[in-house]
Amino acid sequence: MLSVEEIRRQFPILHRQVRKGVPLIYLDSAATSQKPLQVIETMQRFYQLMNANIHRGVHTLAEESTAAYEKAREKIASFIGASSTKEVIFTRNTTEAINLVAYSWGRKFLQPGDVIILTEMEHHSNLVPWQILSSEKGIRLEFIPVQEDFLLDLDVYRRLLELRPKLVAFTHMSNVLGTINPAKDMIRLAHEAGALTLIDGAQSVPHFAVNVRDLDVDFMAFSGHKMCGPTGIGVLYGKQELLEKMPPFLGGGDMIKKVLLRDFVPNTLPHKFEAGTPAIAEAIGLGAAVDFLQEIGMDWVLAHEQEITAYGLERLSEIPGLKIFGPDASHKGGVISFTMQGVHPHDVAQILDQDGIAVRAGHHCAMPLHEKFHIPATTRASFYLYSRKEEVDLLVAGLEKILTIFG
Ligand code: 7TS
Repeated sequence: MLSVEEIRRQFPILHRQVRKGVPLIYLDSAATSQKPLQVIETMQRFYQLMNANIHRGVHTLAEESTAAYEKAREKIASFIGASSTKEVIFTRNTTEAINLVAYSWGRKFLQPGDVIILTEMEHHSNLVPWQILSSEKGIRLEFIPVQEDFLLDLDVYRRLLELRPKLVAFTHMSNVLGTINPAKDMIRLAHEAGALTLIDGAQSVPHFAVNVRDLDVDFMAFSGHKMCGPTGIGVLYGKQELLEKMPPFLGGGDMIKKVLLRDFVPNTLPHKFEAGTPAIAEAIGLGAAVDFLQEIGMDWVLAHEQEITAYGLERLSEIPGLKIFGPDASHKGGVISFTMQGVHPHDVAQILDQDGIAVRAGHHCAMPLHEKFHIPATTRASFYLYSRKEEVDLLVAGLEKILTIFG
């Protein structure tokens, strides 16, 4: 069993100082995680020894880089429990993965008047693509409300399913509230109503074991950069029989089998959805991140974050005038968003930064959710496998200092 200190040794950035020589306290992993040496060195080795374009050369480097790229796909397929590597499409990020489904599946299979169910706690990535589709094709969007306890109103969800929606798309874990939604039950109910399902796994896949076959989800999107991997690489998981029926999203090299002057034959899966030279080093880096997480074990990651989050909720609730937006620890991942009476969330973040504490302030790309609670912004601390209780204590000390400054 690894200790947090051993894990932290893998992350050089966590040992740097910021501002006037204070140690960095990184509490912004929901925005992007830090990267372990294993990932950084894998990418460096790729460029030093192997760099070549994939799927196009017969020379040694091209063969090696193609094999490494496809090996990364295998690792990811196994990490999420996909039945085949054909079901793992590399994208740039979660956002692009959701857009791929909206553009390809949505445009081909939806008709005016069809219903898509979303929730009030979605990140803009799982709202705007459907809004664009809605205005283009006359799709009706319905929303599962967020209750006072920051959980989804599943009674309303059941009623909405009577509209016979074509798709239910929701976040597995909210990036603001930390709410972990009951994905398996929600997916089963959607299927019973004849709908397909998409989960936004941007905040779940990095933090606990997610198995697409166990969930029986139809599509799942997630980003490499939130799970110890590099930026510029993400994944769309899709059931093979659905992906087979979907038209290509982007056209160009690699996604074709044959091109005539006026027509083309698309490539087989997964290449049909990977047009142009992909993020090769990044995909291989994400494969290394998956190795890293699997060596530690996702159960360990979850247990560690639950402990830190429960401790954080307890310590932050001691601060007068501080309001936490999110459910109790039993329904929550490692995200704590809050407001402080009389202090703007951005000021909180800016003052904490003076002490080296990195938190995020704003609407966290979930403006409708903030509007629902009649607040323009929150300050958010978020944790990962390298977070320590001492860092929560330093956050609390920083917030107490703010209280004294603002009276
Ligand atoms: N969905 C959720 C639930 C997210 O938290 C994010 C990013 C995305 C989608 C989009 O991911 P991307 O990699 O395509 O950008 N969330 C955040 C955040 O909370 N702070 O910065 C980015």
